[in-house]
Order: sequence, then C-alpha cells, then structure tokens
Amino acid sequence: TLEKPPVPALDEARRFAAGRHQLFIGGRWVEPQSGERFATHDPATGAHVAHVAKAMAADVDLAVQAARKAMADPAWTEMKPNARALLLNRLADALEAHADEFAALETMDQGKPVRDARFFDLPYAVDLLRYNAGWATKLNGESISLSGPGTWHAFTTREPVGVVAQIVPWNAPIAMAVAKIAPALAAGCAVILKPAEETPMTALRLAHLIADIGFPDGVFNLLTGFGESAGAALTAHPGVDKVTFTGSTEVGRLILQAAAGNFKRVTLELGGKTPCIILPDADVPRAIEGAARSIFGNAGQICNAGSRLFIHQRHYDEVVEGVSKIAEAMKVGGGFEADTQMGPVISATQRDRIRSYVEGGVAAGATLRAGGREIGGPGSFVAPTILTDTDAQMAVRREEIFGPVLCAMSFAEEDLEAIAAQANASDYGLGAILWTNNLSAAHGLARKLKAGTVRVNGGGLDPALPFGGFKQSGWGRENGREGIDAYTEVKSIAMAL
Ligand code: TXE
Repeated sequence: TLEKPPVPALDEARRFAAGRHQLFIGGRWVEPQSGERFATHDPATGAHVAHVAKAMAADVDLAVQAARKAMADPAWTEMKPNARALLLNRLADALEAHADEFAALETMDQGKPVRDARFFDLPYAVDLLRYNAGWATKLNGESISLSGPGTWHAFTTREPVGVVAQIVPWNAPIAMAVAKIAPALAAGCAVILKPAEETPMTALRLAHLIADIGFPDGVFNLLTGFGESAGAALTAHPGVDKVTFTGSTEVGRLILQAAAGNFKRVTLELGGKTPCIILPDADVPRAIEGAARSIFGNAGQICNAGSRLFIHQRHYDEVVEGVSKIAEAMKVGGGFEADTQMGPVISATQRDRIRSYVEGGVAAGATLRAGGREIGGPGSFVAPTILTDTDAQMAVRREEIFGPVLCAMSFAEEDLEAIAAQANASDYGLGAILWTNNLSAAHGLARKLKAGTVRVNGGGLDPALPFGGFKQSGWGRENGREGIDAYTEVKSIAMAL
C-alpha cells in the first residue's frame, strides 16, 4: 500500500494539467478549429483542473483524414507485426515508468483513491498493452478444405478493419482508453480516441507518450470534446470504419443509428445490473467482503458492479449486517487522502441522480440499511448505501445506478433454475458473481446465467478474458482473442489450382 500520496508525481501532474492542451491529429498537436476550450474539475473539491481543447465536427474531419492517410501509408500498412508489437511494448514501458504521474492525474480528474489508480488501473493498462502486443504477431488466418469440384487452395487472412473511432467513459479513463487502443493498434488499425469530457487528462498525457514512441503520423489521433458534438460527428462520419464505445445504453443506441449510414462495425460495452449470488454453502466472510468490494469499489461506478445481492435465507441476516458494517465504516473522502477508501462520484449531476434513485426506492417501500446520509462539502460524495425490501419492479432494482448503492434480497430456493430466473430478470446481462463451494451448483448456475462474464468466488478483469455483455449490455467482446479479432476483417481467398 501507498502510505502517503505520491507528492512528487502530484506536482508533475499539476504542472501537466496547467499546461496548454491541444488536439493530437496526424502526429502533431494542433489548435481546435473553433479555438474553443472547456474547463474540467476535480470531483473531490470542485477545483479547476484544466482547460481542454474542444473538438467539433471540423476537427473530426481533420482527424479522419489523418487516420485515413495513415491507413494508406506503407510506413504503417507494411509495418511488420513484430514492429507493431515493439511499439506497443515501448508504450507499455513508458506508461509504467510514468505510472505515479498518471495515477495522480487520474485521481485529480476522476476522483478515485490514488492507491486504486496506481495499483489497479495503471498496472492493468500496462498489462493490456503487453498482452495485445503479443497478438500482433499471431493474427493468422486458416487454411480451408473446399468440397466443390476441382482442386483448390483456399485460405483466410485477417486484415485491419481500418479507421476506428474509440469513445470512452469517465469511470476508468486510462484503463478504458488503453483497452481500446491496444488491440486496435496491434491489429494495424488507425485510431481516433475521444475521452469523456469529464476526464481527458490521462488520455492527453498518453498522447504525449505515443508522440514520443515512433508510431507513424495519423495512426493515433486524440480529440478531446463533448459527446453530442465530437462523439456524434465521429460515429456518423463516413470515413470511419468502426466504432468502439463504452458508456450508457442510451448513447449506445444513438451510436448504432449513426453507424448505420455506412454500416460501421460496432462494439458496444454498455450498462449492467450484475447479480451477486450467495449460495447456502458459500464461505460467508469472504462473500461479505467480496460483495462489498464489488459494489463500493470506484464508488460503484463500474459497469460490472455487483448491484443486486441475492443471499440464501440461511445467511441473509449475517450478510446484510456484515456488508452494512463495512459500508458504515468506509472512509469516504478525497482520493489523495491516505486513508480514503471510497472517493467522490464523478459529478454533482451523478450524485443527484444516485440520490434520487435511493429516495425513489425508499418512497416506494424499500428500507435503508446503510448510507443515505448526506456528505457535504464542495465535492460530490455519496455514502455507501444498502437497501432491503425492494421489489423487482422498482427502478433501483432494474436500472443501472452507477453509484455505491446495493439492493439486498433473500431467496429460499435450492433450485438453480429458480435462482437463475431471479438473477436473469434484468434487461442487462454483463456479469454475474457467485459465492459457493459447491462445484455442481457453480457450474450449473454459470450455465443458466445470461451474463457475459460469470465469476465464482472472486476474480477481476484480465486482458486475456473476453469481456462484454448479453442483452442490452452491449455488442461484441473486448479483451482476449475475441477482442483483437473485432479489429479485423476476415478475407477468404480461394484459388483454383
Ligand atoms: O454516459 P455517456 P454519461 C452509464 C451509467 C451512467 C450513465 C450516464 O449508468 O450513470 O451512463 O453517464 C460520449 N455520440 N455509464 O452520461 O453519455 C461521452 O462524451 C457519441 C456506464 O456520462 O454514455 C463519453 O465519452 N458519443 C458506463 C461517453 O460517450 C457520445 C460508463 C460516455 O458518456 C454521445 C459511463 C453521442 N451522442 C456511463 N453522447 C460503462 N458501461 O462502464 C455522449 N457520448
């Protein structure tokens, strides 16, 4: 653990934030066409962080032109796979070397405890780069046996999909940005990255590292700006071949519509309402800790947060009490304070949205078992909150709250079908978490759950493990082989011999 905030890196981060920020297009830092900038703020204090260039449709045009040029430039298209891997590994080394500064920037911008940024988000981002660098040399096709008359040599190749617009959210800015650019660059695509307007700092700093690494001009472009202008223009642009997006389900729908114009390939990682299920034979103390971590980590701003807790009635009282104790004892504060366990939520708007879900739940008959108290101050804080006595129709149970709010329910059934039916009663299907020591129940339930990822007795993200959702949690998968394949087109070649 980090005993004190990394003060030297904090100074560096502050210096970087205070600098003049531009857009990175075609290998150069450029002013936005409109000359406009917007301000970003620290969610823990409300303090000004930076003035950031505001990209609009005209800048999107320039970035698309630069990326298209890169996709026609032999310096990139003819670059050997091992050379692409080397560039990504160099970027991983550079990111690792600057991890303290990136962690400080992330906390300043996003609010999460600097320990989490430094020891989770940054190592994960570095791992993603190294993992995907490994795939660059392994994107091979297959040799295919044909059944038609004649003698054939038939095979497939994998080619980069082309220019990719990558739109990322504010809950894990550096990790999400790298999760998108690493496989795209490994596959040989050219990318245009748009970070969330709330949290552009680490993407900007990353662009400086990329500029120094030696990628050909236009292979990586960065547009800071708003969703409804820069984001929408990117998703509608005919020069973009693919869009990858992590964010809200509503914006996911808009992106699908915008992408229809030229049938862009689309990967969407949207919301979730992950069930966390504690079966009769679970290791209860571990399950309590795990259940708390999965909803209160990153102040609940995780698409895969375990927001619906189903507890077998045998353990219900013990688990609700245990998780409530953890919630009440959590130190909520600024991410640079050494003892902070949970930081602020991203903005006052999100804080108010979360509060109104809790108030709505209570008004509809739910019981507040922990949290619900106001935390004042200039920052936007929400106390870790637990609701019981909810029913399946309430918005707190159905909708993604994206805050530290847990709905706890008990179940009496031993029948896996009935347990799965309750857990699957959601429009979402991103993840599911099981706590059990019964192997048959674990496997049996894992098969019945409509979720992209099922975790049994813990476990987190891994670059090698495909991640994405069933139902309204999205389209496609990121990470793993599926993640990189999504940045390629398959070409079949058949030759009559
Ligand atoms: O998300 P948006 P918001 C969910 C979560 C949260 C809610 C609202 O429930 O409470 O969404 O958050 C860009 N065309 N998640 O409003 O708007 C935007 O600039 C193209 C879940 O902040 O979806 C940003 O870069 N792009 C989630 C990104 O989309 C557009 C993470 C995400 O912002 C756009 C974040 C448009 N028309 C929020 N409008 C997860 N799955 O992890 C916005 N954007």
